Amino acid sequence: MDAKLIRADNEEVNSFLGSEVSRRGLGYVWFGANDKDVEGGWVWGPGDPVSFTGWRDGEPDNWFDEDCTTISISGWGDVKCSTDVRNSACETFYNISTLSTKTTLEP
Ligand SMILES: [Ca+2]
Ligand SMILES: [Ca+2]
Repeated sequence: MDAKLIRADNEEVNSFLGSEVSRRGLGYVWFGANDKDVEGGWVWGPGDPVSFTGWRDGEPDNWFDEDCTTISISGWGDVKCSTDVRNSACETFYNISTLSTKTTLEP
C-alpha cells in the first residue's frame, strides 16, 4: 500500500489529528516528521523542512536518539523510530477537504 505518513503542518491539521487520535482511543500515532538525517533538522521528507510544529512541553528531547515522531492530543513527541507504535496517520486515509465530515485515521 502506498501510504505516506501525514504532514501536520498547520494548526488545523494538527488539532484535528490530536483530537481524532484521542477520540479513537489510540493514545499516539506516527506521523511524518523526522530528523533522521540531521539531528534537530526536522523534515517531512528530503528537502521538505518542518516549519509549523506542535511539540508537547519538553519535546523534542532526543532521548537516546529519537528521530521519529508521534502525535497525541497533547501534541508532538520525538520517539525512537524502532518504537512499537501500532497506528499511523497516513495521507492515504486523510483528506483535508473532508476534515469536518470524515474520520479518516486508520489503524
Ligand atoms: Ca533526533
Ligand atoms: Ca522524546
